Amino acid sequence: MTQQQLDAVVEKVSKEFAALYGSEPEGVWQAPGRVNLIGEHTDYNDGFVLPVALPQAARLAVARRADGVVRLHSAQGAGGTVEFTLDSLRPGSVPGWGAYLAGALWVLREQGHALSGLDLHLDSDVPTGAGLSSSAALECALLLACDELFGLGIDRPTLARLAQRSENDYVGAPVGVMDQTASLCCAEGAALFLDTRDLSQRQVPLDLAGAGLALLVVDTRVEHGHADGEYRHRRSGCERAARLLGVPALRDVEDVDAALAALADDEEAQRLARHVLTENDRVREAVRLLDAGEFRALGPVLTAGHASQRDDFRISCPQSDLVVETALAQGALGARQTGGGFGGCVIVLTTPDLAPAIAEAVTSAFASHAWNAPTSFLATPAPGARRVAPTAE
Ligand code: GAF
Repeated sequence: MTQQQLDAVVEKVSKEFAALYGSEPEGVWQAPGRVNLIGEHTDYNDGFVLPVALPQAARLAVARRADGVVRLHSAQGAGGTVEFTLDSLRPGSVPGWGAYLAGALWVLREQGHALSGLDLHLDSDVPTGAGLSSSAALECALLLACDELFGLGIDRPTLARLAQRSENDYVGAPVGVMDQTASLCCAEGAALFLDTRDLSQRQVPLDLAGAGLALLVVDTRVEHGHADGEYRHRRSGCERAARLLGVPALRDVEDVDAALAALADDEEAQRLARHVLTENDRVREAVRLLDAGEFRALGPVLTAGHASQRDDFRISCPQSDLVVETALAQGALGARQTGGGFGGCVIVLTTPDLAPAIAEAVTSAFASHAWNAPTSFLATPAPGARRVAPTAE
């Protein structure tokens, strides 16, 4: 997004705020969605991930109030304004999209931070239900805004942990910490190599255009959910595998072959562990390749990651598999479903000239199954969460 486009979006959300609430916002904060290059379902196993922030972001115009009332409005929501008091917040007390914002306020109060009421107006262009972290973007935009407005002085990794906690305990979705950390800590032009155990991290330069490559994101339009049983089931299965192996988390396995042999009598635990353990290796390999400038060699690592989530972790779906197969048949370097699974988006590493043909081939393959038409866009690594108005001159 150019500065001019961003200015236009900020002006729109600020004007809408003023029309809704009768005064100017104190500021506008934005937090991006993300795609994960590799490292899926490793975060709740204390493992490694490699996400990239998207230009698509949640933008939140915010003003403090003198009382304890919170008013929420969304440019995308069909309903009107949601209103509640800070004192009324209990896990689950606000339903729908507002839960992610209410949860962020709830968790800050749980931590003992003094807040006042707020007026909030949201405008997000992160597609929802597409596995691009639209919900983490909401949590992170508001946590960053509160951190600045109330002078809380919380560092970004800690804000990410708080966002995760609000999603776990307020919304009730047992997610890991990748999406929130990606939204808060990613940098423009880089992928974030993150150790989810201690949130130590490094920006890995990702100049795709400079390498003559492009990252195509294909939305299968198969909606996924995190609060549902499948995600929870995978998470508890991994925890069970770790218990059987006598380690705190699958991350702590040192001898992969010995661990898999030890799980030979438990087919499910063995499959889940194999995915997580090999996926951690794929993240490290991907980082090594990017550091060495061997961008094209990343392709087969992505495709191997897809096979692992399809065959071992069993979180793919026919639509995601078809995108991967079609993209590879068209000459893509690699492809894999990204995010929580069961649909959402597939990332395709390719050259810019092949991207339109791949998108077209996927569209006709979907049409032949009479599936919803997929959508697609090219991803460029964007900055993490920040205040976009007013900005320092
Ligand atoms: C979802 C979750 F929110 C993340 O924490 C992560 O587990 C991901 O699925 C799978 O890698 O996006």
